[in-house]
Amino acid sequence: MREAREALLAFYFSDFVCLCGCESHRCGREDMAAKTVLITGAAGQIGYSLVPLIASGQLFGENVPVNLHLLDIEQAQGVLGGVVMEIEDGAYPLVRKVVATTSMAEACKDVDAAFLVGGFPRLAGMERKDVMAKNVGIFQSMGRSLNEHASPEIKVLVVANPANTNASILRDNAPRIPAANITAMTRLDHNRALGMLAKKTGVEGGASAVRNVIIWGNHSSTQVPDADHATVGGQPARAAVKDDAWLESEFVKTVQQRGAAVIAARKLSSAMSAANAAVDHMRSWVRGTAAGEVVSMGVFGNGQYGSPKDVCFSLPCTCAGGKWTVVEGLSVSERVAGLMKLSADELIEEKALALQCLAEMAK
Ligand code: NAX
Repeated sequence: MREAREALLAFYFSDFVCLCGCESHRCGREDMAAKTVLITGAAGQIGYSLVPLIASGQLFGENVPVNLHLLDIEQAQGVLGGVVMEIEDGAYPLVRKVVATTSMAEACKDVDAAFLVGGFPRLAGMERKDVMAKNVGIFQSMGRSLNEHASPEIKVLVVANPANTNASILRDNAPRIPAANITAMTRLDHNRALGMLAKKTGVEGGASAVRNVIIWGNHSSTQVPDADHATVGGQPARAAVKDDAWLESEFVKTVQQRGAAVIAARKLSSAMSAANAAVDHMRSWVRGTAAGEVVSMGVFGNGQYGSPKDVCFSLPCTCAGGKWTVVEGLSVSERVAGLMKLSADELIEEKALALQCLAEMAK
């Protein structure tokens, strides 16, 4: 007992300086190995909202230092420089190193978590196929680069659209990275559905009292928002909402069209909520979902719920120990199954179009 007290006193009066970078004696924060996070499209509007969330510890935790790898294209180098200045000016205690680059190879090195946000927007007059060609080309290169330069342990979240198909192309071009480590984002749609149920019911606690909505399928207007397994304030959503017709039509349509509604209002696409959802997705994956919590993730499953193999399909998942698992055995109504089939067919068609674009580009 006396020895233990003496050891404790010796520790307190030693010259120990906290290693977390705060330069104080014991700030209380434990020093942990820094995690390296890649953000592509870091000069864009989602990148701009994502950086402060990660820099302030909302992904790995407030005692985990981070290195930020920010990738963008040459035309955006000036803007990216401004983002770096703002990171410096933020004096974030957790930020150890910032690499702002236009080199995919440099950006991919030693990355633990990658947010692939960089993509080509649909400009006036562009056909769907033209946008697809631009973006799958980016994800072909990104896949090859990650394959060559990143650790196979990396966790990848594809945000840039068409997110699910970009993830499929990335997977095809990164054979060293397990398919389980490549995901696409439908968490924004998931969060939108939580928010909508909270608003409709006026539940105390807001969105935090709503759980277990499911987004099935593609991150597109064919996605299937499903509240059949959701709870609001602990009771089934159907009982809390008391309006089945709303749940089966307006709820579904509003979630599907929410991105367009934000563009109409803001004249810009969702950025704050998209960045928040991206961190939610990665945090659930890295640090685990809460007991009883189900989240929606675009994943390469093994045909669960009739999802096609080899396309990235949004499914209900739980996460633990850095791995996601599809929640199996949930009942699916005929209505939802019919809509899921449409979304699955769209994904198959999208992937075929993407492969056709890549074949034409290779000529
Ligand atoms: P911005 O146009 O503001 O930013 C995109 C950035 O990507 C730009 O800085 C651009 O220079 C960069 N970029 C282009 N080609 C690149 C390349 N080859 N390598 C690296 N960077 C490159 O778009 P933002 O609003 O940030 O949206 C980014 C992407 O997210 C878009 O594809 C968008 O459609 C998609 N979204 C996906 C969502 C989802 O839920 N999965 C929701 C939000 C968002 O709409």
